[in-house]
Amino acid sequence: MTDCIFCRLIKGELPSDIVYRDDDVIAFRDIDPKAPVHILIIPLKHIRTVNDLSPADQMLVGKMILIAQKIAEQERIDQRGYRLIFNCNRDGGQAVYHIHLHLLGGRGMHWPPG
Ligand code: DGP
Repeated sequence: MTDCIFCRLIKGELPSDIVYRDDDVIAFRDIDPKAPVHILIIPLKHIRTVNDLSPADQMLVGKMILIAQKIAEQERIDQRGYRLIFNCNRDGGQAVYHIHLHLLGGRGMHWPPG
């Protein structure tokens, strides 16, 4: 989608600090990090929210989690731990309407989240 900032970022129209890319998924550092490590894992396919996922996306979403696992290892936060989050719609705190998995680590996380 032309008006989606993450689609523009995928096309290289916006700069980003990319840490991983393949034919389905891209991962890059969050522009406004909430932890020492804050990386977003997103599908190349434009999907607005978690509500818009279908059974056909099952492999894609599983892949996003496995990529997060690998990046956590590369960033050396796997042993201390990290958090994976999908925000969905207004109450979930979603600001960008192209699904993204947040990988947060490098500090202790609070529970429950705000
Ligand atoms: P969410 O609230 O779950 O929709 O998170 C959106 C995240 O996207 C937020 O943490 C900031 C990040 N973000 C927004 N615009 C850009 C951008 O242009 N580049 C990068 N790297 N991150 C962005």
